[in-house]
Amino acid sequence: MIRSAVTVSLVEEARGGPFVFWDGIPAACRSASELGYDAIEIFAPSPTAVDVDELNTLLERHGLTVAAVGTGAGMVKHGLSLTDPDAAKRQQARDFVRSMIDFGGPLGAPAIIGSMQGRWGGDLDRTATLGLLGEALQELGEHALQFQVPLIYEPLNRYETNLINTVADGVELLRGLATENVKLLADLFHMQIEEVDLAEAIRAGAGFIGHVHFVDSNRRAAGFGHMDFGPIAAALIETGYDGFASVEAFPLPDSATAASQTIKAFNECFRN
Ligand code: LER
Ligand code: MN
Repeated sequence: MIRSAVTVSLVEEARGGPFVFWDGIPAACRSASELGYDAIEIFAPSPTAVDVDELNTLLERHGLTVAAVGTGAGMVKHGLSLTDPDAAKRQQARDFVRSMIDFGGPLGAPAIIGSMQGRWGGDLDRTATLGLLGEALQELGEHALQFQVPLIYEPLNRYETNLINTVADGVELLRGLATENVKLLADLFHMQIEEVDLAEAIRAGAGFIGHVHFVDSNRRAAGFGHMDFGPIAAALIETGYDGFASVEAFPLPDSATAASQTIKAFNECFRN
């Protein structure tokens, strides 16, 4: 069954970004649970920014789980990328992601590689850069296995990376890995910029999609843009997707409205 999740950012440097809640994990858990969400997705500056015992108490009290943990703070705060031309920086990036896997894993939450994939240019061409990305995904995907969670890799739109922009190219990248423990994140915002047909892209990516960022065309809450959610939801259901539809959206007009609007849209898509 597809479950709902809502994002909470603890990263000040990411203010203005597409995350719903910004006022700490306790407040996010309270609101998420009141609205009937199944989970929260955490965007944290580092693994040590969250007190895990306190988090577990909150999750239990509110009947929530953690859907995923973002790793983008490695880029936003520390300028790290898994495809940096400098080998020492690449190693730091892998260490950061590994530490986020070690944080999320015991909670049953996969880590997401989004902006940490970087981009190609300078001394490294696209093929060489994709090689570096593949090596990192391979190692980190295998590392996540011990927690029985996948590693989630997110194709981004062309303005955020020049490596992989579509689900199909993501599938090709994953097919080239020895591990099967890396899955794709289908972020509907990136997809509506890059895909010819979102529902078709989801059908073609069946079995490879491990997480969904559920958001409208303008990166606002579902229903506040012009996305046609009917065929997208049908494609997810018909292909047997059973992960999270997680709201990664701007808190517009405010966090509470974005969260309540999305759960309404989620229920229309997946609970009818
Ligand atoms: C970035 O645009 C995004 O979609 C995030 O999920 C990646 O960190
Ligand atoms: Mn996303």
